[in-house]
Amino acid sequence: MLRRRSCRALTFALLLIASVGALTAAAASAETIQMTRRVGPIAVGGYEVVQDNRFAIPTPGVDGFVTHMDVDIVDRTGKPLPISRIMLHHIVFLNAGDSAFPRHDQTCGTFTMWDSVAKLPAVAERFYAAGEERAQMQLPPGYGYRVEKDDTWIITYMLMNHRQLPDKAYVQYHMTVETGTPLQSVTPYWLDINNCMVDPIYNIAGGGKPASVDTQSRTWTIPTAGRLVSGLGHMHGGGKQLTVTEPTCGGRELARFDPTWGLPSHPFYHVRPVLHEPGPTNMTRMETPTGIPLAAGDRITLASSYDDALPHVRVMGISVLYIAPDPTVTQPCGAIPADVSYTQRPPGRAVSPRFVIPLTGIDPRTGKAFTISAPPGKRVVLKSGTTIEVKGFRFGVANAKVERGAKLRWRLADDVPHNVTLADGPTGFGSKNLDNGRAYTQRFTRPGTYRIFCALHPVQMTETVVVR
Ligand SMILES: [Cu+2]
Repeated sequence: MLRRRSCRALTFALLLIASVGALTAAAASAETIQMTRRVGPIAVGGYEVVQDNRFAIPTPGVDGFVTHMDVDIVDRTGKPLPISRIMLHHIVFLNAGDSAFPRHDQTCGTFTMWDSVAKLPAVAERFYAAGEERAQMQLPPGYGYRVEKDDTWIITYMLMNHRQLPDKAYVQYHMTVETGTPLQSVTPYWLDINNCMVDPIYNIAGGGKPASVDTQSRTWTIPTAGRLVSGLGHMHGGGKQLTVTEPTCGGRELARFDPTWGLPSHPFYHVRPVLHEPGPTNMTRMETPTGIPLAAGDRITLASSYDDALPHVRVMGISVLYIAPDPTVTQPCGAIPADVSYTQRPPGRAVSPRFVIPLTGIDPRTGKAFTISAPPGKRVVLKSGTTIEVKGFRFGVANAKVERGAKLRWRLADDVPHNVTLADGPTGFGSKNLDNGRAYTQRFTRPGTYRIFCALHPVQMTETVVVR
């Protein structure tokens, strides 16, 4: 009797445990977790530009789906750092996956590293990125970016210290992660005018008629049928618009991304030094819960439009599209759903303001960065074809004078990369990042004063060339 009762009690206890277990499982099946992760400290010297990567950064650490992601640069306590201290120029998140589900970038076989030479196989996929516009990933309800408990994540980023004091910064990212319930997974497609480069910049010469536009475009083929459900865009100063179109469907527009620019009081326009023309404070984000059908083999074109009246150096044209695989999409040019929407543009300026990149020097008395019209040094007349040695973080000739039509060649002798970039002048140009004696040549066909700098070492490396 006693034995039977204890047996019944045990059964009850087991049932209770089982039901609690079932409840726990049920709770897990609908769990939405808010996660904040921080990477750092990242040391940034006075007026230093830091371009670096971090491997094996904290991940969600669960099997699930990321439905939202944003990123900022913060101090030790998690408080956002003001731009007057540290500016996050850009950050890219890559996922190498785990052994069971390795990832590979969808639009690149290799990535070309910061020195423009070294190549690495693209065994990680670029799935989220933000620049000065602080783009956020926000997928429509029911969709998520699949993550695994043992994923390996990598970031590549560029920071600028706007003070003379050494500083410390942390990259902080916030994610919304759904676990338990499988969502429709999305595949990130990275579209980029200068794709597969760690530094995917290009330069616009300018000098066109007022209101003239420079448009660069690239086309990709969609490998797997799916539905485009969300997209982001990234541009720099002088940008007009990014569009994604389908050339094989009458050139119809799938998405467009519009920049908004800061007001004249925005810190972007007041900090020193300046690495490139200030970027937008916002880019619109595209979303459609139904999704735009894309059949395997469909071609999509990214077009990046900039003002071409003025020079614009080190610009970018990038879009990240999130496409949910869907084998039922078999016909090309399927109807665009009615639920395509865009985020609101915040207050600001609709047109990129005219901004001249200043040359920067260090005031010897205060140690602070200030605007200079030319570096110290006499102006030297150079013959066409002269090679300027760039060594020890210095242009060998500080101020040069050449005849119209002359060519100058810069030889970048240091074992760290530098570039030769126009800050201000009649024609925009810029070299790749070059080191170990590799050279860059530029012909000067328009008269005027060219203020030139290395955008990686903006307070140390400046030069002017006067063309008669
Ligand atoms: Cu440099």
